[in-house]
Amino acid sequence: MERLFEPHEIRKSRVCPSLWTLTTPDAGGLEKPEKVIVPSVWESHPALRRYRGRGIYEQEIVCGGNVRFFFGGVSFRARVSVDDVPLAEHYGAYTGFDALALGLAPGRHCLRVEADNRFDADSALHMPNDYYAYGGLHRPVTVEELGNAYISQCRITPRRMGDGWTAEAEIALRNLTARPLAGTLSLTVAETRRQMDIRLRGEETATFAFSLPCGQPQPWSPETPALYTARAVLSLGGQPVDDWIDRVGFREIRVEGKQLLLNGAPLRLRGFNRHEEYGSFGLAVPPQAMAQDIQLMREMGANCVRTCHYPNDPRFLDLCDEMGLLVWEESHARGLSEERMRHPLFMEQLRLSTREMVEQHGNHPCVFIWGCLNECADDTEYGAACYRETLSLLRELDPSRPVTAALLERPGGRVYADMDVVSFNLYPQWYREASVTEALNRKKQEIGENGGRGKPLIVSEIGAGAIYGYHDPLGEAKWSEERQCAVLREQIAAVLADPDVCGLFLWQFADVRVDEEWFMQRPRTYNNKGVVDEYRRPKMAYRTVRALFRE
Ligand code: ADA
Repeated sequence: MERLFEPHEIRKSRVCPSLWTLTTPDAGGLEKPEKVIVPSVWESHPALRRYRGRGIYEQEIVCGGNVRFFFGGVSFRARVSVDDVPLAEHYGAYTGFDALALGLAPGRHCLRVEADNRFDADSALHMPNDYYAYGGLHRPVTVEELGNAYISQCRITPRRMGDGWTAEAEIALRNLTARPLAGTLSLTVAETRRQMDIRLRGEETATFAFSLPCGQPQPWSPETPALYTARAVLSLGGQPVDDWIDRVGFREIRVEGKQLLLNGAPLRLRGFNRHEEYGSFGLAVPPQAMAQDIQLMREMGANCVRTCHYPNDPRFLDLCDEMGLLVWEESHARGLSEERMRHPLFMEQLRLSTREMVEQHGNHPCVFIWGCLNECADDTEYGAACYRETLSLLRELDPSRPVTAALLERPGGRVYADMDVVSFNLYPQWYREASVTEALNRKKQEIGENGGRGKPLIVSEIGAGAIYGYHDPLGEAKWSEERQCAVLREQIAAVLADPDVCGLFLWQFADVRVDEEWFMQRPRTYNNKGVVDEYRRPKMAYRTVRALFRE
C-alpha cells in the first residue's frame, strides 16, 4: 500500500509505473486506446467527462515468484487478471484490495484491471448521489514480490496502563506454500522489542499477539502529534524474509457522560465535512492538494475532519496523523431509503466497506471515531436493524474507538441508544427557515426521549450554499456568498454556544461535483456548500468561519 513513508525495508515493494493503456469499450468512450496516468479518474480526460462504463487498464510489469498487487482504490467495481488469468474482483471505490499471483515466471507480465462505474442492479451502495461516482484507478497500485510467507496484517492498539503505555498488537502471517514453516516474529515499537517463535501449517493464515510495555512516550494529540515507528519482522530459517512498518500515536479516546475525552481531556470538536475530490482530478486527489486542504482547514481553526461518506486515501490519514487533525472516518453509504437498504447485496457490500476500512486504517492515531450509514432509514425497524448490525461490527473490529452515525434531522430515530456518540445533520436557515436554536433544541429533546439522553452529541452537518463569485450586496439572494456567510454565522454561533454539543462538522469544506440526476437542486451539478470552491478558492465564508472557529 502506498504511504507517505517507507512501509517496508525488506519486502520488495514498489509503486507500479504510472503510464497505463486505457481502453473504453462502452458507448461514449475513446475512439482508440490511449496512455493515461494512474492514479487518476477517467473523467479528467476531456473525452470521458461523462463516460459511464468499463475502463480497461493494461500495464506490463517485470516481476516473478509470489507477487502481490495492491490496489489502493478502483472505482467502483474491479476485475484483475495477469496474463489473462483472473485473480481478483472487488466492489467499492473507497477501500483497497489485493490480488495474489503465485509462482509467476520471472519476466514481463501483462497486468489488466477492468474498472466499471455503471450503476447496475448489483450495486447497492454506489448509485446516483450527491457526490460523483467516478471511474478508474484513482489511488496508487503497488507490486510486491513475496517469499514463502508474509505479514498480511498488523494491528496495533495503544493502551494506557497506569502511568505508562502498552502497545497491543495482532499480527497475521500467511504461509503461501503447502508445507509447514517455522521461524520467528519480532515487533519493535518505540524502543521496545519482543520476539516469539512461530509455526505455520501449509497454506495457513494465523494471528500472533504481542503486548509491549512502551514506558512513557509522548502522547499523540492535535497540539503535539507525536508518532513512533512500529516494525514487525518475520524470519524463516534465521533469515529475515518480510517486514511491516507503521506509525503509532499513543492516545486514548473515551466517552464519559456527555464528553468525548482524548487522553483524559474533553474534546471541543470544530471542523469540516470533506469529500475526497479536487476539481478536475475528481476522486484522485494529488497528495500536495491533500496537504493543502489540511493546512486550509487548520488555518480556519478546525481541529477535525469527517471523511463523508466513505473511507479515504491512507495518505490523507498519514497527513492527518502527522499534522494533528482528528478524523471521523465512516464506511460507505449515503442517504439510502429502507427500500434501498433491502437490496439483497446491501449488507454484504456495507460489511465489506466497514471491515476493509477498519482493517486498513485502524492504526491511524488521527481516527478518533468510526461512523457508518449517513442519513439512512434509522426510523424503521428494518433500517434500525441494519444500523445495529453495522455499529456492532465496528465495535467488534475495533473496541478501542467509539462509534456513531450521522442521522437525519427528522424525528423518529430508533438507534440513539445503540451509539456511543449521537450525531445528527441539521439545515435550519437553508432548507428551512426555522431558527437554529429551535431546530437544535427540538432534535436534542427527541434524542433524549428516545434512548440518547446523557450521551455526547455532535452536529455532524450544518451549512448553506454559495456559488463562488456570485454576490448580492444586500445579502439576501440564495446562492450568494453574502447569504452563505449570514447563514453560517448564525448556525455556527448557535451550535458553539450549546453546552450539550461537543462537536460541529460544517457542511462542507469544498464544493463537489454531483451525479447528473441531482442537477435540479444543484446549480452547476455541484454541491455548492463549500467554504472554498472545487479549486480551493476561498469564498467570503472562509473569513466568517475562521473568525468564529478561532474565537
Ligand atoms: C445531507 C447529506 C450530504 C449532503 C447535504 C446537503 O445532510 O448527508 O451528503 O447531501 O445533506 O448538501 O444537502
